[in-house]
Amino acid sequence: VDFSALLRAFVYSRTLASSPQFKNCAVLGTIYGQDAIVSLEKTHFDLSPNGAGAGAGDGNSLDLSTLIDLNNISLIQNNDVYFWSLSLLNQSLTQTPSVKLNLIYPATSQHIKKFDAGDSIIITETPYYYSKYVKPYIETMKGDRIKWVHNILYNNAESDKVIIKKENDFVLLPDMKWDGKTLDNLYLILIPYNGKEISSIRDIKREKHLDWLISILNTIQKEIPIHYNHQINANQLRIFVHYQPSYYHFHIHITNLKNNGLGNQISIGKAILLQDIIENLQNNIDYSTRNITYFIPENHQLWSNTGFKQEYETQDNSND
Ligand code: M7G
Repeated sequence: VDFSALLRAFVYSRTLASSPQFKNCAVLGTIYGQDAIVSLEKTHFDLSPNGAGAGAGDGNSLDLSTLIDLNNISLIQNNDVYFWSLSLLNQSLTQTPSVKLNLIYPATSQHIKKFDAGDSIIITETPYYYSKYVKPYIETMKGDRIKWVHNILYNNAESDKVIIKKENDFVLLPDMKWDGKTLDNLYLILIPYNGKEISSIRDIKREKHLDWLISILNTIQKEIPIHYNHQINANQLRIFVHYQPSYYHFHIHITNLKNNGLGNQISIGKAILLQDIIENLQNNIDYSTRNITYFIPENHQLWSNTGFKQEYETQDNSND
């Protein structure tokens, strides 16, 4: 596919999301008549030794004129010791790209909903709700929707970026949310082969998975610092799982603690630390039998289209 030709054919329909805080946006449009989502995120300032503003030959200096076009500054105001202005960045595609651009094409209604989520609410999912509504919903979310996972595990997709591939155990690789460069924003994903049988944490069993999860945690904490030449340490990694995830093939998220531009991805009510999961299993707390509280967008299919919402709200446990 000619990626830039696709982008040139993009016809805007509406804005799905935009955040001045996170300097990002997502817009819906069409490409050759099919839905497409373009998301843009302004890149972080890379002040690492090899980064954008590093002075030539000296890993510890910052050369402002490399980073910013000092011929293009417009002062907005000056008061006492305070100056505020607008300026332009010096940009280059290889060293200092200015924006991360993602495309989903063709986008399904689920993709669109994900960006167009609306407000969320907190709910408590009992094992009863899980078996009646969530489990059947999960079954409908397999197949084509997780083809990309299958491609990574079995068809060498993204193989040039894979960090560790352990046959029959797991593949560790950069998450598509990461630019693959800025270590401060590190975002990796670990996809295990047995994730096929583990749709979510509900399917994790002490007898079957505890020792395996411990070894996965150890591998992550040992191998990632080595891979990045100890520019990041094990105690700077946030290692977690989502409930509900978007994709029901078990996988583990690994991010730099410094990456706090992740919004809901790392919120309480969605992200669960792998260490806490292990701790719970060690204490015989089984995710198949407990209540799990999480937030869910009000127009999420699982909530609004399955009967879950109707029954939940008649049970008078919505606390409103
Ligand atoms: P999730 O918890 O199921 O859903 O995580 P989330 O998207 O709500 O976090 C799936 C993770 O896989 C996310 O962090 C995605 O950015 C990442 N991801 C999704 N896709 C389709 C791909 C892909 O094709 N390649 C890679 N490397 N990562 C992906």
